[in-house]
Amino acid sequence: MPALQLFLIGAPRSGKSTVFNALTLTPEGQSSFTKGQHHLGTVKVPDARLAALRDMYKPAKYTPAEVTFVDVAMPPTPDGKGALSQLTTFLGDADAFVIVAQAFGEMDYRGKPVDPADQLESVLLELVVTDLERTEKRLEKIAHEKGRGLKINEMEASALEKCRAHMEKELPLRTLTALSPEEEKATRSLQLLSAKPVMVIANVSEERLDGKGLDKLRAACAKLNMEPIVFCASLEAEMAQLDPEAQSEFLKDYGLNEPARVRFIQMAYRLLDLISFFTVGEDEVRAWTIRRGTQALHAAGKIHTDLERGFIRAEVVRNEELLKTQSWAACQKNATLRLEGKTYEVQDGDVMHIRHNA
Ligand SMILES: Nc1nc2c(ncn2[C@@H]2O[C@H](COP(=O)(O)OP(=O)(O)OP(=O)(O)O)[C@@H](O)[C@H]2O)c(=O)[nH]1
Ligand SMILES: [Mg+2]
Repeated sequence: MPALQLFLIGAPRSGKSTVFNALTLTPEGQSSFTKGQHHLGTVKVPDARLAALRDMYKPAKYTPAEVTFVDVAMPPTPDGKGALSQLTTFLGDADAFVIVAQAFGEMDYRGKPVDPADQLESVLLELVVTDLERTEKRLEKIAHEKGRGLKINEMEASALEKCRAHMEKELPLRTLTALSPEEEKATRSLQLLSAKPVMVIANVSEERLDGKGLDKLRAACAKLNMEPIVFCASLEAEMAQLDPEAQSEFLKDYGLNEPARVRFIQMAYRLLDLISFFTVGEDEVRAWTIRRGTQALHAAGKIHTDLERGFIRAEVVRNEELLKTQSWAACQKNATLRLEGKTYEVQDGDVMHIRHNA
């Protein structure tokens, strides 16, 4: 899997670029590049377990998992609406959307009183409206083809009908449960946006780090079964550039436990149901990101397709056990190292070695 891609979207001037900086700046700078008008930045996923394994093996190469954040350049529109519909191809690559809602200051970009819940609702609705328009167009095309006697994909047509009916109620495809896996697959080529998971950032001012006064936004998020992540992007962007010592001083001063980046990535993993397993050795210590529930055979395929093809068994040990004994051989001896077959469900924090036919 290429790095997890999280796309930042939201109202004009809500602080998307500042949030992007807060999430991607490091004391060493920023590893970022542009794609058209858009800004992309990749960060390493902080993981204390992996760092401890690195300290144990002192490998030649150390490879944490990565997340790519995308600061989406929203095309200017007269009323701030309709920007997303101009970007559907680009946005189709997102694994999830991060909606930035302005909760700092008094006025929004229109000179109206700041209302993060309203900003959130309008982005959510825009995702649905954009999908609905594209679904209708696609259905028209299918009907046209059918009218001319051409063979059509019935599965796609019936799936899109269901999508349309759902979205006409202003509901996102995320909440449509009536599609069979085959129907879901048939809609995939349209890369519909409202099917993707969303996260919400409340970008508050320094004075409102306690998150008070966000009741309406919290209620809007509760409808999505989630909570907003509350932080002050400008403060976090400043802090992200400090060396670790100065950073922890800074955190303490503001009564914060962890930088926003750490909190944010943990939440993204939870939301997307992702876990990590590790491979270790003198050559490389590495984290691999997989969906919860992935079986050993497919996890092996992440590492290399040869490992999936020639899979014999997985040697599996909990990172805690390995770190306790500081020795693979000792884990073999004390039987905390297990041999698992193809269908073993890999657990978060497993350390694996795949036995295979070369
Ligand atoms: N006080 C305060 N100001 C902020 C914060 N985040 C952003 N701003 C300010 O709000 C303005 C807009 O921030 P940007 O990060 O450029 O917002 P954006 O969403 O990228 O804006 P566009 O790309 O133009 O739509 C800038 O002047 C920022 O300095 C914050 O957390 N606190
Ligand atoms: Mg911007």
